[in-house]
Amino acid sequence: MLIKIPRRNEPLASEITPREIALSRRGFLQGLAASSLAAAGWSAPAIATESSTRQRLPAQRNAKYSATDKPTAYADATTYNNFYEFGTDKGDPALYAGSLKPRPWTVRVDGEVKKPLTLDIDALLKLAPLEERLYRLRCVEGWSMAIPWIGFPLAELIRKVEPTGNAKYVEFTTLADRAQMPGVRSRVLEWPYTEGLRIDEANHPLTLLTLGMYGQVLPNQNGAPVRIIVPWKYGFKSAKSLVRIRFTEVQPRTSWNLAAPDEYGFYSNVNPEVDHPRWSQASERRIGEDGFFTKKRKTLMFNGYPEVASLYSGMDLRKFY
Ligand SMILES: Nc1nc2c(c(=O)[nH]1)N[C@H]1C(S)=C(S)[C@@H](COP(=O)(O)O)O[C@H]1N2
Ligand SMILES: [Mo]
Repeated sequence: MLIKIPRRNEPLASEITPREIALSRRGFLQGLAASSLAAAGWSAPAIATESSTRQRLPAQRNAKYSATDKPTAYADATTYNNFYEFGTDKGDPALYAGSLKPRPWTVRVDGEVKKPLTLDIDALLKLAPLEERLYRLRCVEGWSMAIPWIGFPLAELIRKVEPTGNAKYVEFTTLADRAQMPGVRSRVLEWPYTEGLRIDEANHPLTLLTLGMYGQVLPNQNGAPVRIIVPWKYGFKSAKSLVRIRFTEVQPRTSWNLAAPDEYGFYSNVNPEVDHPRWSQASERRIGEDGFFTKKRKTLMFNGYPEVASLYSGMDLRKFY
């Protein structure tokens, strides 16, 4: 076993703030907690379950739609992120999303609807009762988390705008502002980040318009102030920091599909039987369980939400990946 001698500039445990704990997941503080402090007989600092500064967001737990998985630690869920508008490294969003201004903020809801709407965040928060739902979210890269999200079914909003008979799909557009988002200068993706669902998928009771997590408003790095969560699809379908929801007759173009059409299809349902062209999708690493001896988990069809299967009856899920 390697015993690390503490360096002079390493902080004492008593000097480590919750923010530093949150930022420490991959950084040296974690190494410090695991090695030098442990070697000195100190226990690792408690993992923060929420930030002490963020605004609380009361919500009723919905047990019917909540997984029984152990929730991922808040510190992990807020420091291991994909949010390319703030950089492509997993730690970038936690480091750089502080420049995002989640208020004031409006979301435009339009397209093939009878009653287009522009809603600010306070109007969104009042649109329907807020629920807490523990959902699994699996990234196409092969890792997953279980997060207590707060929001309400997107169907509630869809009902209010009264889609026309031509509304077959829903397009989600997210903020692309160079002044607030350093990653938008890079050409990794076409900005703004867009995603889409078929209207029956958007109306499915699992599809959550999400305003918070862990009892609080969304941290910037997780898509403040409002995002979508589609738990049976790969994580990239769950677009962050939404500014527009548009109803369309034709299937919307999506950023990941434009970037690599063979790798990221429009449907992108979690499916252990359809491999990504460059890796298997049969198993996954649950963030927080990734010790050296920890076995990977088997990936479940539709990420363990079999109730959505009827949306795809008769469809060849290898063709419509
Ligand atoms: N606007 C935007 N939304 C996004 C992304 C992004 O880069 N930009 N990344 C997606 C991907 S790949 C994943 S896995 C999830 C991650 O969500 P989380 O960081 O809250 O866990 O957000 C998705 N939503
Ligand atoms: Mo992802």
